[in-house]
Amino acid sequence: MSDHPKPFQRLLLTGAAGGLGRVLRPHLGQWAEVVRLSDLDGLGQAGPGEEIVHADLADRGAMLRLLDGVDAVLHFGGISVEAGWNAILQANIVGVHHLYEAAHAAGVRRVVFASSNHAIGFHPTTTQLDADSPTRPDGLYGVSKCFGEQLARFYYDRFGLETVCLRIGSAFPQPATRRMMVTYLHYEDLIELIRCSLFAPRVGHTIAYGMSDNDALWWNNSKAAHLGYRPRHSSRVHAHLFPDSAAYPAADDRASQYQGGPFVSTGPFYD
Ligand code: NAI
Ligand code: 15L
Repeated sequence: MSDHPKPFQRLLLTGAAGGLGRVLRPHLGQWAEVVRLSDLDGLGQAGPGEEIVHADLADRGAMLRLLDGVDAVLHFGGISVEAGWNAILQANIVGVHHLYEAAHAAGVRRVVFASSNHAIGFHPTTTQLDADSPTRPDGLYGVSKCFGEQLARFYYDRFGLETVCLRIGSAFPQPATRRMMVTYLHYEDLIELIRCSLFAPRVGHTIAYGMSDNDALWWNNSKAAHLGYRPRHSSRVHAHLFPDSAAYPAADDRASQYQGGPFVSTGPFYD
């Protein structure tokens, strides 16, 4: 056993079977004695220092059990794109409420909440935003992320439970569209942003934009400077994928007029 205990006793990752959950999983053991991984299913075998607990965010009892013994949370579980209202309601609204209720009951110190750029997606691409800009969700999914951010605000003001809300842009292996040249977040920068969010001395309720050091800027992270996040990557190394950059945003393409891109004309869906 090491003489130097790790900073957290038990770190919970929700959404551990998802795209970003699978990216994050191998990096978490450095920060916690025990990493608790949760999703609906599909997590394979627990590795050294890992615990697997399947839970539905919408199941209050399961969430109270899931949070027991946890001191920090990376909340990446839930519906991650525009989807049917009931699915969003259960996972992202009822579910995030269960998460905070259970986190408070368990004495969790800090939550890192995977919010989304779709909380502000109906701002035009000509506008630069910071943490205090008004939310302008571009769909029911974006509305659910606004709810999560506000619930986090309430739990900080009322109970002192700290949260960093990461308005993640586009965290994928590389930008898939011209829009993602602006919203791109390299996986290593995501991990660094999470490290900063977990270990900055005081975060209160912080809103940070999850982006790499890209050339075009819609978002200004100066109000999250206390996190100390310094991205090391940029979408510019992928510029050759989109040579006709003068054509963006295109005047005749509604999706390119708004920061949320195609989400501004997707849905709403009713399941
Ligand atoms: P994903 O869809 O691949 O993973 C989400 C995971 O949540 C899935 O494994 C799913 O099974 C789980 N989940 C869904 N409903 C659940 C429920 N009721 N109970 C328990 N687990 C449930 O999404 P991805 O890309 O990994 O994103 C992770 C988080 O980051 C999401 O909250 C998403 O909104 C957010 N985000 C991701 C971005 C990206 O570029 N990948 C951009 C902005 C936000
Ligand atoms: C998101 O919020 C989604 O989770 C992700 O799948 C991407 O669509 C991303 O936003 C984006 O805006 O590129």
